[in-house]
Amino acid sequence: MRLYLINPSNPLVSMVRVKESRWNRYRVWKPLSLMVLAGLSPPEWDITIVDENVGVPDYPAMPRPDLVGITAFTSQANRAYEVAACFRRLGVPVVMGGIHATMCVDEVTERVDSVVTGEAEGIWRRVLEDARDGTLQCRYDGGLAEMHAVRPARHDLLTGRYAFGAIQTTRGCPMNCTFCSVTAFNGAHYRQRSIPDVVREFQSIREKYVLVVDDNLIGTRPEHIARAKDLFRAMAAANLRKEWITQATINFADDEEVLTLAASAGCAGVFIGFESPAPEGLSELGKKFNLLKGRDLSASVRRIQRHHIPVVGSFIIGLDIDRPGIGRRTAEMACLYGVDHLNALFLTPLPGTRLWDQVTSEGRLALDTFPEDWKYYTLTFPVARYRHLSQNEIIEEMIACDRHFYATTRILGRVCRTVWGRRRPLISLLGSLSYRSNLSLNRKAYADFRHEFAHRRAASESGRGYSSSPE
Ligand code: B12
Ligand code: SF4
Repeated sequence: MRLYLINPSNPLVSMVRVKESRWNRYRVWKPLSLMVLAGLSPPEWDITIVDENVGVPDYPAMPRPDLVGITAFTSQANRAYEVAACFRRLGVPVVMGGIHATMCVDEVTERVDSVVTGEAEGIWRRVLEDARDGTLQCRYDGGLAEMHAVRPARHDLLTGRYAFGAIQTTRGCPMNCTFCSVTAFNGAHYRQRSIPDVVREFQSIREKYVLVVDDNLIGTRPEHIARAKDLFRAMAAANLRKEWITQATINFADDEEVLTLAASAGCAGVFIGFESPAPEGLSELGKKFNLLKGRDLSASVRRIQRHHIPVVGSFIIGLDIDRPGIGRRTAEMACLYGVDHLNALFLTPLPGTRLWDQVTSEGRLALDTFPEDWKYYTLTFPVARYRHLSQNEIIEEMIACDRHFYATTRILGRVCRTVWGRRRPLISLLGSLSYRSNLSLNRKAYADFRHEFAHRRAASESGRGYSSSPE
């Protein structure tokens, strides 16, 4: 039995041509979900994983599969439906799962043969049996998996073109921030895989660099943090010789032992959501955690960096409290905190989040021609109507933010500090230059976006076509 597992691309985000430049390997990340599904599949299935981010094959020219499985974030949904339609025309059944299928199940059901909601571990074998027997159902629900059921991903199936391997060690988050899908999808209970399983899986990854995809690798409660320490000890003892990056909340900085152990286990960078420069912004987003204990965020960042671990700070622009000037203010705050890189994103209501419920109930979605408009739900386009900022103003705020943080003098200042702090200055410089080259791509994308919506407005004013107007 032949199974294709497909990760659709979103050309608006990136179509990385790995063959053209080896550096592009650093801009493309493995679709771990498909490698996990492959790991759950019985050996009778001959599996090919297609990651469209590294190239789109000529599907009709490939050997005909017995089943196609598609994953998709919301931003990939549009392309997912094109791929599904292509295989359904060939008479091949298509099953779709992942975050978008779970949050927009009715939309997906109309476009594929079978939808799997939730995590796949408890249900995927049954889906494959039904597909083999010709009794595929239109709906399955995997719910939340027991962590002992999470099998090692098939790292052997996607090799060569990527700089980073990928692994997951925990699922779920109790924080339920308004804009984030994780609590809605993976639940509020923080679930951890067994440490020996994680270490064994790490050993099967060929790449030297690894993305640990956990949303918060160390968790928030004392027992989570104790487990994180045990994991780091086990990784160091196994002498994995890997360097890995991950995501964590700012409490990563609170415990010197966590930092020492993480560094000794190979931690080479951490992505932290600061979200807003204003305490009222953190309250609005439900991210009160960052406010706890009257935290000094600059001191927290410095403590992490003292362990030679660079910090990427993520911020969101477009909150109800955000007014003109927020772009520059965000960049100044990121400089003040001393983060090594800044990742600023537009506040984006994603289906299934508390923010989605709020924005849709207030009629504030600016881009609502679905499924076509999902491709703009990348957090890099202003898809809502923002309280105090028009579409043009918020784009200008984003440009001002990036321009301030990535000004040449500031990049050089940060690189000098990384030399002094022995935090991989070359990587810091290359990272900043890569962010900066993305900024010019972003400007082009904003211009196309504005052009598209000027066109839509004109069409809607003349009584044809689209109903939505982002201004
Ligand atoms: C790693 C990651 C990335 C990587 C992507 C790597 C990749 N190609 O997959 C990078 C950094 C590139 C990335 C980018 C983005 N991401 Co991201 N990312 C994640 C993260 C942290 C982990 C994903 C992961 O690997 N999980 C591990 C696997 C095993 O779990 P899983 O994907 O859920 O798969 C399970 C089930 O969903 C199911 N399943 C999945 N697919 C399928 C398919 C079938 C057929 C079946 C049966 C089952 C099934 O089975 C799996 C096993 O149980 C998640 C958060 C999270 N906890 O999921 C956010 C998350 C998926 N990202 C999110 C977002 C918003 C984005 C961006 C749009 C914006 C951004 N800048 O972050 C971009 C999108 C880029 C694009 N191409 O359009 C949101 C998506 C919400 C949504 N509704 O789409 C999430 C949930 C985070 C959040 N805060 O809400 N991301
Ligand atoms: S943003 Fe981070 S802390 Fe908030 S719910 Fe999502 S994963 Fe949890």
